[in-house]
Amino acid sequence: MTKTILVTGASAGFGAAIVERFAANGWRVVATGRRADRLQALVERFGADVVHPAAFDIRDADAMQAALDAIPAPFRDVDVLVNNAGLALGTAPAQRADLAQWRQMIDTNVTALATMTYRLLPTLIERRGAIFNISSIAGSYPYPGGNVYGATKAFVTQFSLNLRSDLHGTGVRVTSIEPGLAETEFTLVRTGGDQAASDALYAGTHPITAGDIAESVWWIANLPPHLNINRFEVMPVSQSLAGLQIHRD
Ligand code: NDP
Ligand code: 8X3
Repeated sequence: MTKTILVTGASAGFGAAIVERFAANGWRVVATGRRADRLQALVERFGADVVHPAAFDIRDADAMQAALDAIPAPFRDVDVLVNNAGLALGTAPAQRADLAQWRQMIDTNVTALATMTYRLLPTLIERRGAIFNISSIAGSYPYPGGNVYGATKAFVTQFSLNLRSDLHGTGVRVTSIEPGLAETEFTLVRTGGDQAASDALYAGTHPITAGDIAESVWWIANLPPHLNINRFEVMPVSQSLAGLQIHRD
């Protein structure tokens, strides 16, 4: 039987690659994001019977509900939810950060993710489905300028682990995906559109690709149903942890 996956943030990066991986392999996909033209391109590529586009700002809880209500019948039985939509804004230390950017990260990465999960839980339980929450290594390892972004991802990881506890016995699987350095539009967004800064960050690093993350989600989603990957932390070989910092007067 054809399965259905709902991917938030499907208009770019990890989300678009996850759509491609699943749509090309026989799944129906509900693809969400703000940029309707990007979602429409996925429809044109895979067909309207394979991809249903739902364009809305995920921070708008009413728009989210309207989009969920408008999902056509063949796409309604969601087996897998990928909470991927998210962003980092800014790299300044907390004392020089922009409060509006902090609030946007919390609204998107935390509040919207929790709201989407809450609203799809009844279907996912009925379907004995799976939830993938796209967290980050930034949720486990602090770094200068990570402040609220890293904290939102710590929420995502802990929410995932707590969901597993609550969903005990339902058969629903939950995985926190925790990538490190990955080249997508992420740094372009974080720097307010600074392509040179984005290129400089990834230059010579052999970063994770969006396809790598799509492949990982595909692998985990297709594991035997008695197995749950709780946390999936992945970095490029070129990235590793550094030591603590010490200030001297
Ligand atoms: P991209 O910027 O390439 O993609 C982000 C996606 O999120 C876009 O599809 C964007 O769609 C969507 N999105 C952002 N804000 C909203 C909003 N308000 N409403 C609806 N959709 C929104 O970045 P990535 O693919 O890299 O990021 C995907 C996830 O992976 C994020 O949660 C990010 O934090 C996480 N991550 C990224 C890493 C990296 O190094 N790239 C590493 C670890 C985690 P649109 O703009 O069309 O609305
Ligand atoms: C993105 C990874 O290290 O840039 O979540 O914060 S990092």
